Amino acid sequence: LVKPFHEIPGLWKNWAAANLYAFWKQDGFRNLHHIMVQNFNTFGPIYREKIGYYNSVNIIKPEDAAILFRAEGYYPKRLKVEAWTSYRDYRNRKYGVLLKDGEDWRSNRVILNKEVISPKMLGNFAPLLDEVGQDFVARVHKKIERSGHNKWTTDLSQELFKYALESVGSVLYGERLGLLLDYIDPEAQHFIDCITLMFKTTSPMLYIPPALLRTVGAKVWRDHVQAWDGIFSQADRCIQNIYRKLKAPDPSSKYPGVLASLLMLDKLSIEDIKASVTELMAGGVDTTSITLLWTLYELARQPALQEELRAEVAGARAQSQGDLLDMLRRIPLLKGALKETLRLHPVAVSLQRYITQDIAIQNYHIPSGTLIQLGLFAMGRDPSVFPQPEQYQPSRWLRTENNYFRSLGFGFGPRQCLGRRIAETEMQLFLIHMLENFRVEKQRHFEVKSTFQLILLPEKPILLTLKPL
Ligand code: HEM
Ligand code: 2DC
Repeated sequence: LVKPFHEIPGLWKNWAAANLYAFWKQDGFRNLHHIMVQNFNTFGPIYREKIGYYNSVNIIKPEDAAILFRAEGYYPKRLKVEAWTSYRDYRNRKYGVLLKDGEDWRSNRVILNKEVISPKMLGNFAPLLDEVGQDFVARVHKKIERSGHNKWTTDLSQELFKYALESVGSVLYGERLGLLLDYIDPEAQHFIDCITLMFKTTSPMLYIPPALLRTVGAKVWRDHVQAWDGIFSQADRCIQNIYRKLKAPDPSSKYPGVLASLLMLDKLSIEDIKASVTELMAGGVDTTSITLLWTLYELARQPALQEELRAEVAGARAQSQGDLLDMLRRIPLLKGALKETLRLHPVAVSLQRYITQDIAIQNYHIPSGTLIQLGLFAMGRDPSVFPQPEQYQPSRWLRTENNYFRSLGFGFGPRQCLGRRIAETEMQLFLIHMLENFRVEKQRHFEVKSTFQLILLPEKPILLTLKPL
């Protein structure tokens, strides 16, 4: 017998503001992921909550995720990040595919899919991303040489932000931004800083309405506006530059990049194209760079695993005889490593959907229209889902029997991450080049936890040492 909705455990019966206060006292703004783990430990695999202005049902099991995504409907909808829509409303800018909903989302997404996430595009993207990977490695060699110690110990995050922006930029604009050179454009550096600030200022506004913060002139809202202004003005500069060049078309048949392809295709309005290209550029920096940093950290902790991956890469390189796409098909363990990184260190603490039909989960009735969150961070560390969850074990992904609804780092279905193919290819090529050139080591034993700043980030700098092979 299915139990009614109001019997789902949790603290949702309290006054939302009281929960918000308790949340704040637990430093919840930075600990959302740990609080979710705690709640699953207290209440079991399903609980309801009400914090600030939103209400949700939280789940953790892969089987329940499958039920959730079957009920997402034709226009899947995530939790609305009001800070992001408020900024666009305030500045009169269009929403891109990240923030659109309904038919407007669907029609834009279908066209973008063909240019951004279709496997056919890999042939265009991979050579561009490979070149960026080679340049990154050359830059590290130079840093090592300059150090005079035949090694380089550093917090790589700034370098990785530049690598990620250079990568996504080369795919979007079909040309290099030049971020891996000795001199970097201060505007590009400013763009990178604005993205970090934008994420950081978003998280408190998940619980306190931005409209309220705006009326009281709160600093967090002002910083948020400044951050998006910086992001949009830099993206506008890049877009204008390509737009101007399009008037004198390039006679060579080389791939012109996502933006030029969309403009020539002429199926989306220029304003829609600008909005989504800006989102792609902003979404493509902190996500992949942090995932790569976590991967290097895990490989530094396991030298034997690092050698195993190096051997796989050497084999793939030799067997593919210069065919880049073929090489990318011969690195299952490396792909497992990236899945393993996203299991332990997901970018998104949860996936969310408003369901469009009534369903039953864990034997509770849940009505259509409810916001359901899958606790991705909590699921990745649940020992009943992943045996010995604390161990970083890329080979667990090679056994295909039991991966049902377990690899969800990029989300699921038609609303999944639009940048997924770019991100995956960019990260695979980065690791291939790094493994072919350097050994990664770390300071003795140190554990690094995550902190929530809308996306999950390392709570402290990760110092790594790179040595030429
Ligand atoms: C959406 C993760 C990199 C652009 C998402 C979602 C997740 C995610 C979990 C929500 C999916 C859902 O609700 O089912 C990641 C991870 C990345 C990454 C883990 C890298 C490790 C990127 C990159 C770009 C990007 C490189 C841009 C090139 C987007 C966009 C959306 C999105 C535009 C919204 C799609 C829509 O609403 O239709 N991402 N992402 N992401 N991501 Fe990513
Ligand atoms: C944050 O409770 C926690 O990919 C909230 O590239 C629920 C929530 C809603 C939407 C999620 C967000 C969380 C984390 C960051 C995500 C975002 C959707 C897209 C975004 C997962 C889980 C991200 C990082 C995009 C960002 C692109 C943007 C900056 C232009």
